[in-house]
Amino acid sequence: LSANNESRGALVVFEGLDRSGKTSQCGRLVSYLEGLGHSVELWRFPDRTTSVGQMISAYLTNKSQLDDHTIHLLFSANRWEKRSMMETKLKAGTTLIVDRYSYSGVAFSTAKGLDFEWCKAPEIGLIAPDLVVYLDITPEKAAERGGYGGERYEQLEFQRKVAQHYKLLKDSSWKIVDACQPLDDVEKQVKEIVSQHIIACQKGKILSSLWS
Ligand code: 2DT
Repeated sequence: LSANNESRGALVVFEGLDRSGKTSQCGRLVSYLEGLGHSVELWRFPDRTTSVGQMISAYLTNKSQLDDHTIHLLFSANRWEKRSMMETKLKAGTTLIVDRYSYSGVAFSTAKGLDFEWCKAPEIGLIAPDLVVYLDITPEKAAERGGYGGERYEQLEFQRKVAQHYKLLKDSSWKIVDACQPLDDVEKQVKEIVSQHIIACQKGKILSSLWS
């Protein structure tokens, strides 16, 4: 695995239920790739630093109420406002490790009862990940892990619905990793899978768009 700035970076997305370990694994992976001399950045959605992101954050912390369709479109807008930067970074050779993306957008909104195709539509044209690492854990096991915080959606019954809807989104870019294993074992598997994909991108794998 060598750092080569003449080839593009990989877009690697992590998905999974709350408490599945996404944030820890993303952090460990980024440190590992940096150690190998790669150009790599850790991103997350929602990106709460933008003005759209601040509206999302207020909603998630129950400081504001929004119609389900409205918040869905804000999450999508929050990805669109980062799209061109994402393309620039990838083309410049930077690998992006992204904690949640369009799959969270669709899984969470459809879990509330919104229509599947309606939810996918605003995501069409965003950059398709080269790899989606799905950290697989049952909602019950996830809930046992130190419990949830106070944010909207952090409830067992709702997480069960999200898990069902995530399954409908699985495609050939997904790799499912058993997230019930010890953190170190998960980390090892993640490193192997991601390394292979970075190499494929360096060899010229073409960037594509959602949802094709
Ligand atoms: P974090 O705790 O990871 O910040 O999650 N969500 C996220 C959506 O409903 N739609 C989306 O498009 C995205 C990216 C998942 C914030 C919460 O927001 C949910 C959990």
